[in-house]
Amino acid sequence: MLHALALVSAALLCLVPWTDTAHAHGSVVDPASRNYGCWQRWGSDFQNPAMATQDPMCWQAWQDNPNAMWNWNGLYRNNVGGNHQAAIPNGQLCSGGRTEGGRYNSLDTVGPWKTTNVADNFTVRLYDQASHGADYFRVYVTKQGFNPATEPLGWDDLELVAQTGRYAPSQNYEIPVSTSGRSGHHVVYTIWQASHMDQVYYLCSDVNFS
Ligand SMILES: [Cu+2]
Repeated sequence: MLHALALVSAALLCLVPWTDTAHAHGSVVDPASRNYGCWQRWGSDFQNPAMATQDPMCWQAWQDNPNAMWNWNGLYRNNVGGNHQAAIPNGQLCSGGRTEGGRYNSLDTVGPWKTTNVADNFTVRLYDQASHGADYFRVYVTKQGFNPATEPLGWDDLELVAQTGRYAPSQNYEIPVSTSGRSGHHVVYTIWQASHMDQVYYLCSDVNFS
């Protein structure tokens, strides 16, 4: 009985619309998702006007809504039923289809997002503070020729490069990814289907194949 109650309260915690960072979900931390990267680089200095020229995509994100960074772990949709492409229109992939009342809309902005250098084979690392587990992860990378700095991201710009099975609840997951034939700025798009309920995270990470 106690165990059942604990499960119920754990499920309820994820339904409450928390506005602070106390509630734990997760994100891709390496290569850093757009808002996780902006939180890492500027969270302790987010009013510094130098950001406008040094990191303009983070600047516009902080100007649009600082909660996109404070809640770097909350970019998810509930009850998608596996129909990711139906839930998320082209041009809205990085905001999870403008989820959470538009909190993350700035992450769809087209432009020169800061990148993490990667090789053809790299590892996506996801931090799951609440140990939700995963039914699966899907990792896509943009096709060679697509330019994230000038074009809005759509489903047909992506190529599936990894599809996993279940991951037992833990705080850190690693997804090995193999690609070939890419250079320059690309977007890594990670779908995390959590296991505690039908809760799906949609995470854009900017990378530079070097
Ligand atoms: Cu959660």
